[in-house]
Amino acid sequence: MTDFDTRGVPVVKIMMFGDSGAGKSTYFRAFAACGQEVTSKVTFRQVKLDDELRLNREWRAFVRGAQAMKGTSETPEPYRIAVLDRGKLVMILEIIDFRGAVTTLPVVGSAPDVAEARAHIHESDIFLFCVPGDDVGRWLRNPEPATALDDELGVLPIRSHFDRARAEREARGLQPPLLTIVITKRDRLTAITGRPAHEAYLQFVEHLDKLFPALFEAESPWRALVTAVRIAEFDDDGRIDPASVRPVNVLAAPLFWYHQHLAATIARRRTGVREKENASARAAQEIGRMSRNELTSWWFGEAIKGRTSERGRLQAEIGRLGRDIADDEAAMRRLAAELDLNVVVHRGKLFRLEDFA
Ligand SMILES: Nc1nc2c(ncn2[C@@H]2O[C@H](COP(=O)(O)OP(=O)(O)OP(=O)(O)O)[C@@H](O)[C@H]2O)c(=O)[nH]1
Ligand SMILES: [Mg+2]
Repeated sequence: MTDFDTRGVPVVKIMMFGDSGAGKSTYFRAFAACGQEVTSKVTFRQVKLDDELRLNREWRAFVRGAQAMKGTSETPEPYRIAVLDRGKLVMILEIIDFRGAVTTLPVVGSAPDVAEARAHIHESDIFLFCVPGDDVGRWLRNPEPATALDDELGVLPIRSHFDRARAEREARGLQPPLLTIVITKRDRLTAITGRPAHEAYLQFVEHLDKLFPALFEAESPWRALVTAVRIAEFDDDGRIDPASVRPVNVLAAPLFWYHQHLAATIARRRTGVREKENASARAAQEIGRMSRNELTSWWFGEAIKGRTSERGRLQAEIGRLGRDIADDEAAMRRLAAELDLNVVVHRGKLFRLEDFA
């Protein structure tokens, strides 16, 4: 087998937002490279073998300095990434690496990727906002709310897209998209603020309500993860020091997506358990009614047998669902322990992931 068999595996669509030069393509490639390494029980592999071989070659060339990361063209590249938990394929991440302009600007004209980007945004389960450390650092000097006149970090386009996507998904009975904010160019955060990156990052989180006030409303339907990505040391030309490449936090966002997928799966299975328990209780009641005395139990003999075997089947399914739920909960706990330093915003409150779970 060369490509992964993805039949029946749930697909999650992701849209990357962020100005041209924000570091989207670099971040995606770092994720593709780091995701293959087994740092945890969870790995990320390209569904298509050829994509994996090509991305690996590009990443090697980039890290070795043979090839600069250039702006993405008008022909966007779609990727499908298999998420494997202890070797088992659990979900597919579908992501298209668009050029920044189609995500943040009102693009006029008929470039081939404009309509495609809009369609992809509408269908996206996850909004991945890449905001460069330089811009974050400058904004932190005077962290003011984003307004139409002053939106240095480019959050207004994302909010506009989000509101529309949310309304459309609501009509289809779907949750709002999950927002993931990634501070790319973490090294620039230090360079601009003169402070350790983690301090600047925490300051950004503290002021996040100025950029995404809707996140902090008590009944907010938004859910978000905030993380800062350290890929490596970069020089002023955006070239990497090969010795400095580390997957620190590069995988936080995709691991969080898997974490959220597990949470949704558990919720669905719990509903299934409740339904089956009710059905089983109803069957038990009927059996009781039908076997009230010898005459009725003789009369209803076949029906009682049918109901009894139905109950047995339901109980077995409940047992199986319970074991699946326990497995998923264990996987969630493992992830929470790995994602310790990242912050989740839910219903207007900040959480560390392990508390959130
Ligand atoms: N200092 C520093 N530079 C980075 C980092 N990540 C990416 N860069 C550089 O930033 C430049 C732009 O990166 P890209 O990944 O092409 O940006 P993009 O968001 O895909 O841009 P478009 O495709 O034009 O939308 C490249 O020269 C990268 O080498 C980082 O973490 N630190
Ligand atoms: Mg790009």
